[in-house]
Amino acid sequence: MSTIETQRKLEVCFTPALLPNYEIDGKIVVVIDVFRATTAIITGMQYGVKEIIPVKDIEDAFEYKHRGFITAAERKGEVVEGFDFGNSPFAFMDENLRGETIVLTTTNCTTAMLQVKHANKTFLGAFINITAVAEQLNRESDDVILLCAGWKNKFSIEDALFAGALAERLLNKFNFTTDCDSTIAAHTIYLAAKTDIPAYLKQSSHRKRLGHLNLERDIEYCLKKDQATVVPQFDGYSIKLVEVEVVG
Ligand code: 3SL
Repeated sequence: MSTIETQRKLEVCFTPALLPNYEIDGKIVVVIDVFRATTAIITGMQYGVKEIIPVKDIEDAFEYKHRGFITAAERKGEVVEGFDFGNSPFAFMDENLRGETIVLTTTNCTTAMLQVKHANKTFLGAFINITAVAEQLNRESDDVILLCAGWKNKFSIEDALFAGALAERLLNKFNFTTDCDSTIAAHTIYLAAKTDIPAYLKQSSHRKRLGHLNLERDIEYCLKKDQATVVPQFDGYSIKLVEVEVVG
């Protein structure tokens, strides 16, 4: 007797401020911060970092620093004085970080992650692991919410664009469905942008902010697909690795 597999529901939440409107319990959340936090964390994990502890405030990070932890902190796109490094993915490629635990605070992403610690599972996604995160979601069975970290609770076009790219894979390739207008809007943005994503994102406010800080190399890397085969998972305290074999 054949069984009909129920389609899994996909939703997109455009900013952490909208989270109270979503039912998180029992769901999988994918936190997205293309520029640059999820890209940086995925990069660190790909290069062998053992664990990353996200904290909300600079003061919390300083406490860890005084206890001897490696600490990274970013505010307004810049490295916060007194910390080992900031949020550039290239800082996370350091061989010396292999096997280490890092404490990280960023303007938006670490707070967004901490807001969904009651989710059934929380994964981290960005263009650099898009195939790996899509395959990981396909292996799971719960409904999925794609949470865009945004900027200070406002909409960020690069996060929405990535949510749309991931939504396309989940809806077309895997057993997902949606009746969520944010998902449809994110997909529409992706379709408008996909022939030249870097050009489309020239209008993004955070891309401009990073451009003014001479972070063009970071921007370019953040928009590359499939540089990593790993999917980081946040367990409510720290981020560790889910190993994924990418097929094809
Ligand atoms: O807001 C964040 O979490 C950061 O990703 C911002 S930045 O790209 O490092 O400026």
